[in-house]
Amino acid sequence: MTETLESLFEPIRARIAAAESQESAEDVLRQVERETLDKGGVVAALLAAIPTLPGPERPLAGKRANELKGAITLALAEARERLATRAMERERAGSGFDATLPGQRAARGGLHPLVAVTRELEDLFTSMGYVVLDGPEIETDYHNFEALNIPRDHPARDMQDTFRLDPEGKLVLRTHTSAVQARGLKRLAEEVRAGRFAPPFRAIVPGKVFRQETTDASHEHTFHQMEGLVVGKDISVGHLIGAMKTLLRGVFGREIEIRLRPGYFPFVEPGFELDARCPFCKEGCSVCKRSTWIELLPCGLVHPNVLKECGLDPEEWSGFAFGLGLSRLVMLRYGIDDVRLLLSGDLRFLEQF
Ligand code: FA5
Repeated sequence: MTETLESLFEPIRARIAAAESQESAEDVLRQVERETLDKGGVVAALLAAIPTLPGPERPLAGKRANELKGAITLALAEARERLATRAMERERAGSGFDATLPGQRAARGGLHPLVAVTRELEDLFTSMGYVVLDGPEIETDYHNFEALNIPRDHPARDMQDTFRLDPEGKLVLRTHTSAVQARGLKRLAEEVRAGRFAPPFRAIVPGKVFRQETTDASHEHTFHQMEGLVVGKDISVGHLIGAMKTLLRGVFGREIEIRLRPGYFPFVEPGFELDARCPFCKEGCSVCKRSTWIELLPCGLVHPNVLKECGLDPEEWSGFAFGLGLSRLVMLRYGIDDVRLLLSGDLRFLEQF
């Protein structure tokens, strides 16, 4: 170990300097790095040899190995920086780069139409005293079906073809936001028992739901709904109609005529399908399929069995619920003719909003 730092470093420095003028400069520098700094390289060999030296020589040999490592690291970094600067200068000279030109503005994104309408509805409903609830997208069969008066093997299960997540069928991707009704009602029952509940309870639940659907222009396997739930004393169909009229006034900015038809859902009694007078025509158009009515949302009064299952006495409490097809409302609002566009991630579609 008699070499000086200079004699060890000089040949390496010369290779680094030579590399800079070569076409494949970075490859050569990487090769030098491998042979000197990496495992099995010169520096590692010097360090490994230290224990074989006589005792008094060891500190100096260690110091020299570390100095060499530092010198090589620095020389490589400086060479790479010079290469980068030269590459940038070449680029500027070649492309007519003009540092005085204004920069490019970053493109600004916008709100997805589903998010925009959800926020609008949240504002509308919270202004009427509703709270916004959330629930899990992976749901138990119990909350999605059983607590809502749809026991196993009930024919109503066929209305919503379900993605099941385990062989026993205990977990599902929720098929509707009504699953959060059961969760909300159970919390409410706790509040009632604790004497903290001041009726009415008003909540909306916007969210994503999933069904095993054959997709077409009006059916997606993943779509959005917004549940509404109001529970209090003596809640009637009149309250439901009032809330729905306010909803439509908020969405379309004017009074919209509605009608209720009987509809069957095991968790409401009576149950309805609510139609709205087509906001786009008077005589019939492609949106309302020439009928002048648009099927907008199912709704009804919360079934006594659901209240009971969730711990609320149906003799004392009553409520209404509705399940707005948010995706379809967004389509109506913006004149979108295919629900599959909404979650397609296609920027050509999204940039129009
Ligand atoms: C339900 O999901 C009930 N949970 C609604 C409900 C809530 C009834 C509270 C009573 C009380 P339905 O399966 O009809 O109901 O779906 C509700 C709305 O979701 C439909 O009116 C429709 O607008 C929308 N919808 C249903 N399936 C699809 C689909 N595949 N793609 C897009 N939207 C859909």
